[in-house]
Amino acid sequence: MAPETPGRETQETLSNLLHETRRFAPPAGLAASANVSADAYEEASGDRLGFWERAADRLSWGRRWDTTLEWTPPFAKWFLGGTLNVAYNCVDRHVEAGRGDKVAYHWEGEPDGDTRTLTYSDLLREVSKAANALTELGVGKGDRVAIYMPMIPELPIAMLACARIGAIHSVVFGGFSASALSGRIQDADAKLVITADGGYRRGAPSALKPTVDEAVAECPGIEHVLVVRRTGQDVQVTDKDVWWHELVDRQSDAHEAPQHDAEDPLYILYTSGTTGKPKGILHTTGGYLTQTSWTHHAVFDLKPESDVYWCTADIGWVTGHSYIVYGPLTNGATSVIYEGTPDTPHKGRFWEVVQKYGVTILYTAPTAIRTFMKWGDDIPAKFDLSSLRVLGSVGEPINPEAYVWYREHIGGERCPVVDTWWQTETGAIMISPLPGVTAAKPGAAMRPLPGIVADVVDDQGASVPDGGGGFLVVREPWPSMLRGIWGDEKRYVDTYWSRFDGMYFPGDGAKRDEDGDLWLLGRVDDVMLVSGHNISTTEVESALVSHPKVAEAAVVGATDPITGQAIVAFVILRGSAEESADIAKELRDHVAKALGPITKPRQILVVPELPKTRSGKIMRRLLRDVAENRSIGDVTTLADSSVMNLISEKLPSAP
Ligand code: 6R9
Repeated sequence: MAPETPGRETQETLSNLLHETRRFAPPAGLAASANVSADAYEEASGDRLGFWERAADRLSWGRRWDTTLEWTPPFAKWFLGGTLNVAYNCVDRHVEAGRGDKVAYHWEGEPDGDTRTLTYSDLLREVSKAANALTELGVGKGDRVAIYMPMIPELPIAMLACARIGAIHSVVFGGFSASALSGRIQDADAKLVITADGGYRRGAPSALKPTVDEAVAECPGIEHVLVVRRTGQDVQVTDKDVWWHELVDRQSDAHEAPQHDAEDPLYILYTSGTTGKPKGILHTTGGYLTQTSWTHHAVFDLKPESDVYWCTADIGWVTGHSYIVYGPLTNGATSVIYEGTPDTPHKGRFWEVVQKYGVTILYTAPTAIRTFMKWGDDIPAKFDLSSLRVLGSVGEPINPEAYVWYREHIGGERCPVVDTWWQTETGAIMISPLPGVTAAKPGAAMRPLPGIVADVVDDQGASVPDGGGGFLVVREPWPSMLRGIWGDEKRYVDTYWSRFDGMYFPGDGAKRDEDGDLWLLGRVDDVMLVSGHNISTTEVESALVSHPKVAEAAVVGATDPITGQAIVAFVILRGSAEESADIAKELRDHVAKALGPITKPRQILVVPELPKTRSGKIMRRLLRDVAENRSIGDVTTLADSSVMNLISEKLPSAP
């Protein structure tokens, strides 16, 4: 999600407003037995490449590498000369080590009672059959395969089958339109699409196949469409279609995993593309698997023998790639995959799943946490959540109040919360607390992980002192970094490596507090400039969410004749709060008190919903259109495009 053009030039760096003093030390028991201790920071700072070599040694290599890092800025190659097979690392080696009966995935379909359990041995058989099927369809090493599927076991199986034979998968989120799908198929020049008739969402079958048919009509390069029967909906069968149950089920379940080079491509994943053409982010094999595996082991303290891990993301996003498929499987984890929505058939579904499987580690997004806050504390209180021991957050800055709510109402005040900052482009977690080490602050991602060199710089690229704010950068290459944008080398250099000399610029604002800890402040494109001060939307939103009546808030800067930009806030009230005439004043005063008078919103609008992307990020660009009384821009990446009508209806007729 990095900006097309680097963020607006700023006269000064970000104002540093929020003063959060709460701290949560790691529980003593967890600290004593944690996978990673504070020594890791020292180990990595003394010998960064040696640290990543030891992380790579957690994997099984066919041939060990010769060169750990070849760095020709901004192009990195890791573990050159090494060979490995990703699927072997995720599946076969656990079976060979006698852990074949261990559950890899507890799959929970959305319809009640619709479940499947896959052990590592089951997964090995299924992936081998699928790999043989792909070969029969003429798919070989380096070919691109588009995957457009619901959250069913065949989705990770299809990804692993591609990885096994060296085909490059491009997973397209199952909620995207036919034109989004065909654009991605064409950009990657894929020859096969793997899909399903449909999946279950919100209590009903939701068709996928008609969208694929429409997309494939525009894609002459597609030779076959491999279709899983999930819902049993009627599908129109075309001459390119092959049923999964007919082709895959009759294959041999023996398949020898070939070795691939460490720098062979593993997958392409298109970023959400809020502006312009989506970017095909390219990840490769050895470095990506090294960092996803190590971070999953370190940040979640995963104990494969005893933990039940659940990441609630969709596999169609990078979080699902790295932390439902590749990271957890390399570590031999037992994971939960849930197909549907959190409110089906009731608003306690997530907590029912945690209780049912005894989930110990939960990884979800701030948008979900704020929704649960809005639904009310009494819902999770009805379930036994005592199995949980580590909680994670990803996708947006987590507001301190949401963090504290998550810790208290889900984590029973005993579970550390790890706020993990990273991107599609970084491939794996970069900045995060370690649950057995860090005394975390609510709302802070805290420190770069061992082996990662990140910094906050001013607009000249100079490191800001403690207490300062500015732009987040990464100063040294990391194993799971993107290797480029598919088919567009120049765009890779322009987007990420041009703003600051020799540094990777992810497009996010950040501050470093007096203790040297990092706080992410949102996309620099969203920063507001009020009377000459750069103010982060995240901080004002967090101040609003800290008011007991507010569940969610989105803040934008709207052109103002006096102050340049003025702050306009859109808020959703908590379930129990009544909308009263003086709520706007109450909230404006609350923000002024929390952050200072300059941050007092000019206008506060109570709305029923906020516009979000399909991965749950607030689209402030559309709210800026509303606040500036413009016609609303492109809404095609919105999860629910009717939301903008709901918001417009709440507007005072002509501001
Ligand atoms: C993993 C993922 C990346 C953008 C990123 C940033 C935001 C993600 C965050 C966070 C603050 C966190 N972001 N995690 N901001 N704190 N813990 O979400 O990838 O979809 O590519 O989005 O998301 O703005 O630049 P992706």
